[in-house]
Amino acid sequence: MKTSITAKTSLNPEVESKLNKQVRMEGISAFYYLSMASWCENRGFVNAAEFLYDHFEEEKMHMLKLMRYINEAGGHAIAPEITNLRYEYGSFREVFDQILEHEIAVSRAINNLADFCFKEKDFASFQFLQWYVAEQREEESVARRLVELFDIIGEEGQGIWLIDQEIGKMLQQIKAERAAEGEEAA
Ligand code: OFO
Repeated sequence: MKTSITAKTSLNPEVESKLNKQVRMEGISAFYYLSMASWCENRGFVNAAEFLYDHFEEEKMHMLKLMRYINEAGGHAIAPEITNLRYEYGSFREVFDQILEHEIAVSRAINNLADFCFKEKDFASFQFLQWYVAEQREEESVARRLVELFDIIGEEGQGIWLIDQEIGKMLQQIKAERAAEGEEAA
């Protein structure tokens, strides 16, 4: 329960509102990936579907991490409304072109948010956001590698099947890295 004392917070309302905008962006990211996963599964791209379902969980975690931070800082995290999702894609490649574009937009949003927090002297939020800065660097690089698969392998003949296989390998590698990081942290 919030009392008049616990309701007091140093969290600047503008920072809180911008953090909530980022909560929404992470929620949108999660459902973009979910919608893409379903499209891929429906078309028989089973490894890509697994990759994207896995990423849906990652983005959900990013959203939750932000929500918990806002509430712990004394603000009010707002569960986002997700509307206007896209359900159809023109091609397998288009899914991954969209992902790269989206991740670049998320990186810019995170950088602007971190910049705003710094200028507002909200160093706690600035520091908290460094995790997202590093995460976006990684996600953008994975998204670029995915698009490169289409350029390198090509979509002719068995190309699409091979690309799907490579995406499966990338997912295994990501999971192994995550497990190793978990072991280091333990
Ligand atoms: Fe939330 O990491 Fe990408 O979008």
